[in-house]
Order: sequence, then structure tokens, then C-alpha cells
Amino acid sequence: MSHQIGAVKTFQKTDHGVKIITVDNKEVQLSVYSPTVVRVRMAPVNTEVSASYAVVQEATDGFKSITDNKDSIILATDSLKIVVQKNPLRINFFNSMGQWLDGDAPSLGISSQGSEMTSYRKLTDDEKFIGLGEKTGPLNKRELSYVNWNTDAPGYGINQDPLYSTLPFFMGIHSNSVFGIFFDNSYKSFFNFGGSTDSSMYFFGAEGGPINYYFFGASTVTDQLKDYTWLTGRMQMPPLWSLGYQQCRYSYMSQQQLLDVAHRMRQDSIPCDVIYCDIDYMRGYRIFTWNPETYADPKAMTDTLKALKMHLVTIIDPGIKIDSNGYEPYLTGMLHHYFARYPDGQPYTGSVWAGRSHFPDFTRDEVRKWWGENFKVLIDNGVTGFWNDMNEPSAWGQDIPPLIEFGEGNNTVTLKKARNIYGMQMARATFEGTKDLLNGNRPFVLTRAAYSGIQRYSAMWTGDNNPTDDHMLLAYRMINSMGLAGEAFDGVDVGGFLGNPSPDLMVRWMSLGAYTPMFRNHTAKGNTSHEPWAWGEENEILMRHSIQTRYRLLPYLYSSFYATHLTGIPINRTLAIDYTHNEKVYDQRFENEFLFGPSMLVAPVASTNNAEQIFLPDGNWYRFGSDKKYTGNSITWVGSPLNDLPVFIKEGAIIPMQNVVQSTADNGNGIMYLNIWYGDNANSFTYYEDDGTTYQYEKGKYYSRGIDFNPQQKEILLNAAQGDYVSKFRNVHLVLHGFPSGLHLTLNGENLKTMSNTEEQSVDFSNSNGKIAVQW
Ligand code: MIG
Repeated sequence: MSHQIGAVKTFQKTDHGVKIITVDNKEVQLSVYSPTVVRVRMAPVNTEVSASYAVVQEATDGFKSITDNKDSIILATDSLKIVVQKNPLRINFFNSMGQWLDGDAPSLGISSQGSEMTSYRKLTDDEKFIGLGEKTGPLNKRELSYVNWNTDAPGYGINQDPLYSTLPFFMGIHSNSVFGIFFDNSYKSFFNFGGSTDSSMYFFGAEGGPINYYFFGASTVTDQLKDYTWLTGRMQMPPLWSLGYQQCRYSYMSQQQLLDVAHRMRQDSIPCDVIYCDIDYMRGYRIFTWNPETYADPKAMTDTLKALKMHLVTIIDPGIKIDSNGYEPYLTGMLHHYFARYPDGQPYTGSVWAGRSHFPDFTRDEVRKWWGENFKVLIDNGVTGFWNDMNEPSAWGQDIPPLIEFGEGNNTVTLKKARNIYGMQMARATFEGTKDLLNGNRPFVLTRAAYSGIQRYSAMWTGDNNPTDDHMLLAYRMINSMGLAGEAFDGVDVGGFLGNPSPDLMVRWMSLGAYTPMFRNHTAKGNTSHEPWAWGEENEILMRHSIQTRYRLLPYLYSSFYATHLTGIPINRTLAIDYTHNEKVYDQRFENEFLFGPSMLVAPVASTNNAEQIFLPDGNWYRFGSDKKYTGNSITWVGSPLNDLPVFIKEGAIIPMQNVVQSTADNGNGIMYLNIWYGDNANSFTYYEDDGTTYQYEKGKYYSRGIDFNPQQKEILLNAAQGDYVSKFRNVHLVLHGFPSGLHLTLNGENLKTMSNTEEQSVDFSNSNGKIAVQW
């Protein structure tokens, strides 16, 4: 039998909100985190409130007004009005203009069945849903349902669910408004956006734990993302090298083979920053060991890589092999009872690559600390990046007994509650530990499993995909959707993991890889080699060119990461962020399109299509490369040959680039190629630079410069540089696209250059730190 929440019995004001008790002994707390962020928690009275792994803020505000009417309680913040109907209890959210945003379904509201609680909510005819992070299916999740239960899903289908991670933040979009809900509950949870209810309502809930959600009332998707990442934290600056091209495979079987790949990159002039060791570098898959035969001298290997200006990332799985023969991680883990356990205290045993293994209990501080210290054996050998795999957690047979215990004393929980946060806590332990050991350098951490807030610790990739066009296109929806859940630094196995792509697909995917926050080529054991030279000379030329484009764009990309660090706005932005209320954005023909940073629109196109219909949103656009101009808010056929992915530049765009280098550690020729595309509206961009490796930027050692394009004043302004860091760019090569011809330019009032009608519209000047005004 199900139980429906009853009427309000009592309510009282609390420090930061109100507490309601219902006639059926449920406690409902509403707490104000900010004028646009209100938490609603509903549980049987006296249920203990458990700490959140995701949330880094506390309720510090309160309601501006609380009005107790006969039938309802009205709660207001500066941005929201919340109406709590008393009998039966129903909560509805309105914006400050009185427009209804979201709320309980009149007939159901919050219901429970045993320990499972569900929030049934009103659905409007025009409502769309976006978000939930790493999910398959279309951009608009209306009529679909999803489950969060972190799962190892090799070769997943393009509609398969659940996958590896749990990022339960979604936004509803209707009648020109938006709202957001973050359901912070780590039990197996479910979301149903109206398909099976004949569109009468939508609902979400979990197998256990309270209904515990944060309602976001900001009026744009951009502000929703700012608020969500304020609540759950923002990413720190990644090491610059992790934005370079990353070459992986399962596995480079020896250090010689790995170094051969590195040398070949340099020989073939393929820019590259990162090579990976997959599981075979270990001694019999024992975590925190090196294989003494095949990786006999890892320090010499990383020294060579260092000389080539490359970094090594090694994989780390959670399972610690049962091996009492001098294997320290096992012995120490056993001695201190660091492993997840059965109720009688016996450590849980599951089998993974290393054979029978135990699994660290990452929910405990001391275990995370111990885990972090173990990275010494990697870091002492020059490893700077750490790839966390299998942390759903995965064990052969998948279904780990649900009663396995984690935590201590009063904080003991079972797998039912711990599973969805396990991978995040492993990534946290990895990040915190390696950050300590790296002496002020930034670690790069990559994880497969995750929970909300993961952006504070780690990048993510989308697991074991397939070498098909469908999967390639799906990848961009998933990455865009992870960006909507606060996780901006994502990658996908370029080329597909399980099996071999066609050469055309490989070439196309590499061209898209350049526009992916993390650009990594990876493939499974048994597949053909996936490095760029493995596809014939012509294809290698195309792939090299794609990777070069990535490196040319690094100043723009790194600056965009800085914006993400400050605001939470992702690198790859579904068009639903900036063009939320344009129906075309959700049209399945165009739903894969995204903005890469603020000003570049990328249209993923299947490798089989030499031309494609694309949607360009409002404004004028230029094709990247040819500068051919397009009028926006239109659907257009464009050419999409393998050597020219459809990428468009928004009018007014300010895109700083650099010359092609072979590694991000190369400073290049000292020239910033500042590209500006003409448009009628003013625009600005913040260029950002720092040493790329340390945390000195937190202490002011950075270089940032606002760049303005002002068509009305006929002026391009480089505002005075800020921060204590000296830019690597000594000169600026300003390239103007689509400007009127025959310009006469001045620099801070002095004559600079008169341009003929035929030459490239460009001009050079020195990058002095003061204000630089170029006028035409
Ligand atoms: O059971 O380490 O998703 O990227 O190459 C497979 C071997 C284990 C799964 C990862 C994949 C990795 C592979 N791993």
C-alpha cells in the first residue's frame, strides 16, 4: 500500500526557514540557502539528517516573509514565493512576478511505499526536461525515465540506463521560464518525466532516504548553473597539460612500447601531451605496483616523457588483491580494517582483474587518507595523472550484496546508500592525496563513476562506448548534459572503445575530439592500433590537422576553463543554455549541436554525411575557416566533408589563439593571434593565463585581461592586464574577420595601419600590459 502525505498539523519558524509537522507524523523542512535556492526535506519525524557528499554550502539565509493563512502558508525570498497548501500538504513554487514554476501534483504530492519515497509533480503541456548528467537518449528527456545506480556498462546501447554515474540535477523548461531541482539522495533513485503517466505528472524518488531536494528559482539556465555549482562546488583550474591531446590504449604492454608511441608523436609532429598506462603496467593487476618485467624502470620512462614534454597518467582500480605475500596495500588495509565488510566484520570479497579482492571503504576519512598516501609509488616515479576506473564499484557478476557495510559507528551505511557515492569518494581520495604529494602541482584525476559535486575533484569520461556514428553523436549529448550537471571537464573514448571504427569515423571523431573538454583517443585490447599514424598517410594528415586546431585554440580553451572555474558554466554548452526557449534546439536533428566556449558552435555530423542540415541560432554566424557568413535563426544545408567539420563562429566573437606547438609546455612564438569576427553587437572576453601547473594563481599569480569589441565606438579594447603573472605573449597579431574593407587603424590614438582591400586584415603590435585601444 502506498501512503500519501497528510495535512499540516503544526509549523514553526526555524533559523533558516520553517519546519512543518503533518498529521501523519512527517517532518517537512524548508531552508533558504539563497534567494534562489531553497531546500525541501521531507522524512518521518526524528529521522536523522545525514551529511551531503555533494553540497558545500549551508543554509544561512531565511525567508523574507512568512504568512500564515487559513489554507496555506506563504513563504517568500527576494526571488521566490512558495505556497504551502495545508490540507493535504502541497508545495508550489512561483517566481517573484507570481509566475508558477513547479510544484506538487494536486492529487498526489509526496508519497511513500515502505522506505521508498516519491515526489509526484505537476507537468505542463509544453514542459521540457534537460539534465541528469551522463544519460543516454535525447537532449529533452520529456516522456523518458531514468535510474541512478552506478553501473559498469561496457558497450552500452544508445538508450541504455543506468550508466556509470549519478548527477541528479535537472531543469524544467516551460512557458518561457526555467526551474531546477537537485535531488540529493544517494540511494538508487528514479526520474520519470511523464511518459508513463499520460502526461498527467512527472515524478522522482529513491528506494531509501528522505525526499531531499534543492529547488532552484533562477530565471535563466546560465544562472541555474551558477547557483547549482555554487551549492555543489566548482572545479579548480586543471593542469594545462591535461587540455592537450591524450593518447591511451588498453594497454601499452611495456614501457618500450609506450615510449615508442611518444617518440612517434614527435617524429610525426602530432602534438601530444599525455600517454596512458592501462592496467597492464601493474604486477599482476596489483594496485600501486609496477610490473618489474615490462615496466622495469618507470622513472627512466617518465624522465624520457618529461624530456619530450609529455605526462604519464596511470590507471587505478579500487579492488585490492588478496595477497598476504608482502603486498603492502592488502596487509595495511587488513590490519586497519579499511575494507568494506559484511555485517559480521569480514571484508567483502569480489573478483576483478587482480582476482579475489577487497574494496576500500572510501566513505571514511582515514581510508581516504591512506589511499592518497599510496600514490607515492606512482608520484615518485614521475606520474602526474590518475585515472580511476571500475569504481561503480564493479566486480565480476556486477551485483555486489546490498548489505555490505561502509562507514563506522553511527555513520555505518550499506551499499544501498554508499554505491552511488563510492566512485566520487575514490576520486576525492585520489585528488586530495595526489595534490598533497605533488608539492604544489595540480594533479589530473579522471573518473568513471561519480556523484554530484565530482567537479571539485575530477574529470570524467563516458566509459566503454562503441565505434559507431550513433555513439559518437550520443557522446556529445552526454558531455553537454554532464556540463548541465556542473561537470565541465569530460571526455569520451575518441574512436570508440569496443571494436574498430571505420577510418572515416576515426577521422571525423578526431575532428570532434578537438572540441571536447578532454581530448583522449582510447581503445580496448585486441583492437587495431588507434594512434593517428595507424590510419594511412592521408588520414594522419587530417588527424594531425584536427589536433593542431586544438592546440591553436588553447588560449581560448584555457580561458574558458577559467570561466568555468569562476562560474560553473561548462566548456561544451548545449544550445539549451543560451537559446533555452527556441524549439529548434530540442529538435532531434539539431540536439547534438553545442557551443564550445562562448563563441564557437560545433555541429557533430556522422562520418557518412558529406553535407548536413544544421540549425544556427539567433544572430549572424561565420563558418570557421572560410568565414562564409550565415544569417541565424535558420536551418541550413552545409558541407560537412571529413576535412571540414561544421564549426561556426558567432558574430562579435573574440577568440585568442596561438601558433601550433607540440606540447602545452611549449611557449610557442610569443604571439597571441587575436581573432575577432565583426558583428553589430558589443562583446567581451576575458583572456586568462597562469603557469598552468601550480596553485599560485590562487594567490594572484595569473594574467587576465578583458578584451572588448565595441562596434559602436569602432574600437577593440584590451583592458589593462591584471595579476602578477607575465604573459607568454609578447606580441599581438590582431586578425579581423568580416570587417568593412580598407580600414584605417589607430593604436591608442596613433596611426597604426591602413589596410588595402586585398590583404588579410591583420595588424601586429606589442602586448604591453596597459590599456590598448585599436580603433578603426
Ligand atoms: O573491465 O582497464 O572503461 O577504459 O581500458 C574493463 C581496462 C576495465 C574499463 C575502462 C576502460 C579500460 C578497461 N577497463
